[in-house]
Amino acid sequence: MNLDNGVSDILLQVASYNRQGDTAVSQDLLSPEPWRYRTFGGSDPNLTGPASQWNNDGDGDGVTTMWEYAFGTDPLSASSVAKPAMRMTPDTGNRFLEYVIPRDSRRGVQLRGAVSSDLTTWQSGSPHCTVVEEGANQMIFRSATPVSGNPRQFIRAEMVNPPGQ
Ligand SMILES: [Ca+2]
Repeated sequence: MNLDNGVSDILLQVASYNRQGDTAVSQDLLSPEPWRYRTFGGSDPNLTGPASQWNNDGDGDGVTTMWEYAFGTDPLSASSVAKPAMRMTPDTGNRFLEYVIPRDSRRGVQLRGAVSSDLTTWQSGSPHCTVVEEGANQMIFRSATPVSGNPRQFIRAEMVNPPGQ
């Protein structure tokens, strides 16, 4: 079966039948490996070349294929970009560091926030870093430590279940 290049999201429902009866199989083409095959399989059908690997940055835009998959961008186009953003949000008389990260919730990646005061030790997830918003196109993480009174802190997003590992 050939899929149109313009199709970005599709779920195939395949049913088969034999002497034992019916079997329904669903293949989500946006799950990591089918997506990787659809993206790179044309030039590398076995997905063994360096350009097809999750840690590669084929379009040289500074974002690896793994993160382009999570963001929902095209790993073969340097002009297809989605950038995380940091911001301060006032709440209950304090200000909190937040990280807004683009993502496509249909894709097989889980993200969590992490905070650090020295870039060496990171504390991941709740209660240090909580999820403020979990939308179809973005997630927002917030440090639980107010900015006031704390000289500096850092925030980042981590992939809980990186594809291919
Ligand atoms: Ca890239």
